[in-house]
Amino acid sequence: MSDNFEALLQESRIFEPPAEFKEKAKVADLSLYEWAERDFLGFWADAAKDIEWFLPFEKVLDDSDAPFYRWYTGGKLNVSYNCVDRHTKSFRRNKAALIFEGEPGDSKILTYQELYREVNKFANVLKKLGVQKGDRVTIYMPMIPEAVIAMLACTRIGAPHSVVFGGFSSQALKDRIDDAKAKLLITADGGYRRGSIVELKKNADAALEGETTIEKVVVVKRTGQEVPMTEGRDYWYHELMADAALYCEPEQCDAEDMLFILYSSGTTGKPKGIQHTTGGYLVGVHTTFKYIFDYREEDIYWCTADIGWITGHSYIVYGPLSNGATVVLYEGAPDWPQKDRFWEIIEKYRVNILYTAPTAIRTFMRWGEKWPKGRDLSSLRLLGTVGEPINPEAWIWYHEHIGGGRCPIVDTWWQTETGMIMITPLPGVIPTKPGSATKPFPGVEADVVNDKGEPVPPGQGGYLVLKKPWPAMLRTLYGDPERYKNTYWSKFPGWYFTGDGAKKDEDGYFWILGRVDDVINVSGHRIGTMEVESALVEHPLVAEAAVIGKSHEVKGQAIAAFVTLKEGVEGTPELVQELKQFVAQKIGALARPDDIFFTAELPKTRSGKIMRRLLRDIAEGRALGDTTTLTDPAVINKIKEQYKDEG
Ligand code: 6R9
Repeated sequence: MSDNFEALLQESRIFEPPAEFKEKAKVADLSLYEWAERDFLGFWADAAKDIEWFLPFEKVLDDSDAPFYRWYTGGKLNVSYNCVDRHTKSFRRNKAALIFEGEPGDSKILTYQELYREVNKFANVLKKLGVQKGDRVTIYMPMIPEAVIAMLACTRIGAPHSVVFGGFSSQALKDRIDDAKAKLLITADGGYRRGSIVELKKNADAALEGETTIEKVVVVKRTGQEVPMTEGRDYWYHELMADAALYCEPEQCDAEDMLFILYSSGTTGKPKGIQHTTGGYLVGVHTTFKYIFDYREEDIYWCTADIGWITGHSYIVYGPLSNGATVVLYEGAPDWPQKDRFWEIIEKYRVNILYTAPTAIRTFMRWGEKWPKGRDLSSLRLLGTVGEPINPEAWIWYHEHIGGGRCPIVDTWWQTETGMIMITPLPGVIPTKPGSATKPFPGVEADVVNDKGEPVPPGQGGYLVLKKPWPAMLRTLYGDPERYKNTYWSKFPGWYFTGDGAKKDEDGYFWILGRVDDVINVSGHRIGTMEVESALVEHPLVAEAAVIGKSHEVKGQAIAAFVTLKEGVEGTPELVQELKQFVAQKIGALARPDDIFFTAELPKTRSGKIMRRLLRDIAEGRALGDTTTLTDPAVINKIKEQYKDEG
């Protein structure tokens, strides 16, 4: 392995927690880590004290039927009670719970008292429409307060929700409704996205054609455009709410009652219904939110994810609200009406904590620093990223141009399955290294192992596993316990297999290399796609890159790169050579791509992940797999055509 390769992976820059930040930080020494290490169950038992239980739990962890772990058994609680009711009993009742910013520029603030009222009323509406404890409710909504109200109302009556991202097609919605056998659907006439209307109701109608388990549909009026309403099936939200009773007794749920199902993005065939339960999930997201975002009572917090993803569930809704935080909810696109919309929102509300994705950061880099420069971002004190490995270049840009050099960055590794953040710095105590998610959260045990389950030496790649259960872990795959066991617990019996590759460095820091199926093996050398991508995007003319392994007779696999260039740059054969050379220089000759293709866009899932599987299929001339999670399927055809021209 060349020195350059190591240099890229083991970024030498280290950022200590800024003194000013550390001074006021919730966690400023390692005692929390030491405690959790010493007394794992005691640590998690104590974390549960922040939650109000109707009935205390008897046992912290029941592992008698592993891998079907059970947490806080015997305990009874209600999630909406913890996220709303209890805050109405303190000064927080007059505090903003949600600050909503609509894409067209409308805005609205709901205090905890107001949110409480709406959640109670809507819970009564659901009951009146026949929803009972245990019935599944599908939510297909734009990013508006009613989406949060709907989720909380479901938890109030113990009806598991299944939120389907508003950008999904009607077919994807139908598949998810069918799999969950949902009884009721909550949607809106439409939502705003980049100046146009996303026709949610129209998609919902298409999804309900033919046979369906859905009996009733509740429609929120958001855009006001004409939509057909089916008599006896469809109801307007505002009409139902007009005469709903004001109080709904919260259901006393068992800690292990199902809280929600969330279908994971289709990076492999059929979507998986990840199932989470009540007590452990709430303890997990509450605790991680509090410590990782160093949350303070007066903070204004903004997570730019969509509630259709786990990040939205855990760190827009349940984690922040159970802590009584003030949460910004933004409906639309980052470039509407201009490319500084995010920075305008931060300036307008004086946001203190921003949590976003590397793909967004790279997009902002591409747009140029003049956009954030034109706005006052001085309120920010902490930044976070999630969803994919962040290349050091993007990390540094985020740190400098958004964080003004003063904000720690928490690079948080986790999954839909883990429910809560698992590997992350605690910003007041763990020095950060650009590109590393640093250390497991207290009470989390992670490791990097080889095929046989043996720990690998520092600097060497292996499989990322979790060696101990954790409260917010998935409990099963909805309706498919066998698949749950096979997918996560069979490769390394007793440990959870993440599907990710990683390395640890000499300091025990974790460097996530991406999904294991994204690791390329060239002549026996293991190269993470992310490493090559990271090198490519360091080139001044490159905006974004996706790298795949393509079958190769001699080497096993060869590297192919799909590259988008910065605005106005032309892709020439000379540039292809230059980029190959650039990568070889950055990482070593073993990482030199065999092919580089320029493309206007990369195929991405709606959560912003590059669909490398599709690129591999194109590069190897195979028929394409499932594309239902793709943002813009036309991108694929464009790339295919280009590939034919050049390949
Ligand atoms: C929360 C979320 C999970 C997969 C995960 C990994 C990748 C997420 C990351 C990261 C490197 C990070 N991932 N966070 N990779 N660094 N900080 O994104 O859940 O949509 O289920 O995706 O995303 O590959 O396995 P989900």
